[in-house]
Amino acid sequence: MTVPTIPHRPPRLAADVMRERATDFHDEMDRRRSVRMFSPDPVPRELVELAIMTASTAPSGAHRQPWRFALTGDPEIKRQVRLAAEEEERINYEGGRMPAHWREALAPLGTDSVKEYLETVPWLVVLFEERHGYFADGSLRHNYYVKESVGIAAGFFITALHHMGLATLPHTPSPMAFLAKVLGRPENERAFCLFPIGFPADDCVVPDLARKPLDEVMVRVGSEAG
Ligand code: IYR
Repeated sequence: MTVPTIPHRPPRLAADVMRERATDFHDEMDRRRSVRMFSPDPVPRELVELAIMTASTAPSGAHRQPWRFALTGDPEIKRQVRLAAEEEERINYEGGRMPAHWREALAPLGTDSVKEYLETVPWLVVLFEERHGYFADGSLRHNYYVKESVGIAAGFFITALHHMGLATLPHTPSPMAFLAKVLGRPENERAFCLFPIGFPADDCVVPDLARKPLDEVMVRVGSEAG
């Protein structure tokens, strides 16, 4: 059984228009930074919901859309998430769960187990992978390429937030099993990433990082197209 098809004929843009749009978009994305110093200023829930809708336009294996965005602004839940995240991160940073090479890789970024921002921000979103769904009779419905699909949705989400002027941090206080518990999610969902969302603090600073140039992230293979 196939779904009906519909015409898809987006207008072809002129090359110079494409170049200008691509350059503008690159420059906009290049201004995005992961933020760890947030303002407590409120953000309308509708804006975060719009970013979730944009994320949910991501392609997915067999169009299963195997993601669930759990959104909370509840101070008590944010506190529980912070406390549980800090507990895991203390074991990572101070309890030896992160090997020395990992701690050394993070040292220039100055991260540690204190995650105050998880309480400062107006919103937390936890992106869950839906590892499988269910048919109406309760039997298991498979999902496909779940990690790839949810990873792409996460990218769309970060992009959507940035585009509207909000900041976030893809945060993985591993192991993240506590997130399903704190947020009351079912056993077929597994936390993929935690996103604190808000405006950067007035005194926000970020590491002065450079991005790899094109020739370090791209290889040209074979001859030019004819
Ligand atoms: N989850 C920890 C550690 C951490 C790991 C990587 I890889 C980073 O790029 C940054 C942090 C934390 O959030 O501190």
